[in-house]
Amino acid sequence: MKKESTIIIKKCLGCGSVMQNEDNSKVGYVPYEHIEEADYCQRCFKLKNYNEKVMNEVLVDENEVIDIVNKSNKYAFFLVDFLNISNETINTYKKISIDKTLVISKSDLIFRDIKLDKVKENLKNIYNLDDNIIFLSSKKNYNINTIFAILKKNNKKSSYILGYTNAGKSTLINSLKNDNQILESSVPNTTLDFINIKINDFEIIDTPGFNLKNTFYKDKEYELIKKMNPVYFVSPMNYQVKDNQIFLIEDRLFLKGFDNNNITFYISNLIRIKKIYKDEDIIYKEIDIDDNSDVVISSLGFINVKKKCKLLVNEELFDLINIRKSIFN
Ligand SMILES: Nc1nc2c(ncn2[C@@H]2O[C@H](COP(=O)(O)OP(=O)(O)OP(=O)(O)O)[C@@H](O)[C@H]2O)c(=O)[nH]1
Ligand SMILES: [Mg+2]
Repeated sequence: MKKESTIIIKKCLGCGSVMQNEDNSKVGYVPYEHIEEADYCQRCFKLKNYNEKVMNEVLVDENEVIDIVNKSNKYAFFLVDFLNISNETINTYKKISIDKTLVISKSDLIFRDIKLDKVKENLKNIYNLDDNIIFLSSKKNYNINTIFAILKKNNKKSSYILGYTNAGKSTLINSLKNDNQILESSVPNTTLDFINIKINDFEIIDTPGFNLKNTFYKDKEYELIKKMNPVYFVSPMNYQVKDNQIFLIEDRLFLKGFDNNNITFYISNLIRIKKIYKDEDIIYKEIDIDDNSDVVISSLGFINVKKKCKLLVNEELFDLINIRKSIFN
């Protein structure tokens, strides 16, 4: 009798892509001689063991992810790290139509004396949110088991972990499972496809991160991206600004027009902020700032500005900026 042939589809444990041995320029590639025993594709193996940054071609696009999630009857946790709360990230969160919780991840980065309940209240008002919001830190194991508590309360066994790239989705799942199977890294788009993980009675599904339309970093600026992703607690940097002071961030973002003001940067402490007095040839665009507002810089963080002013931002990076009421007020 003829034996039926079976094709075994094997997925990389690190990024979720289907392994293949045909094209080493495509995701999931494993050399032929290793394909049987390999748990990780070549790209993940290199990233995990040699920190070598290679190929991050997401396999499912943003709309597909949202579509799959919205057609399911699972639960959704949407992670946004504290420095990345913006109109864009929250608008994507709002596109999720199944039961969900907004998770402010990496709360170990948040200064110790902050009143989380107050911030939660402010976030609800500013972004017009009425769902549950929680804070957690996978690095410090703070509040992570709330994930299971919420699933139990909602009678759900299965949940997607969603969010923009680098929000900490894979790190959270590894912490919940107490291992490090899924690849975590500050390289954008580490996770390339859905990865289903069983933890006790639950199924937790990692997903490829969404990508911001505009970022402070350019493609492949891995060193800068690493600096932008704080590992430890972010110490707020406060400045008493005098008239014509110009702030230059990492030699690319020019900000001026604060007048006499009190401003505080909430960005990674590894990012260079210079005060300069000359800015010849820079073309600016203007934006109105109200008393006690946050100037949100997409992908980088935000600046709290105490007094009303007309802020000038160099034209090339103007699209990174949006303004909101202070989340601390
Ligand atoms: N300080 C701090 N850093 C964290 C935490 N969780 C994750 N990170 C860091 O954030 C970076 C991104 O983490 P990942 O878990 O790979 O993020 P992701 O959301 O899975 O990213 P993609 O797979 O690219 O969508 C890594 O450098 C992590 O070490 C946390 O709780 N605190
Ligand atoms: Mg990931």
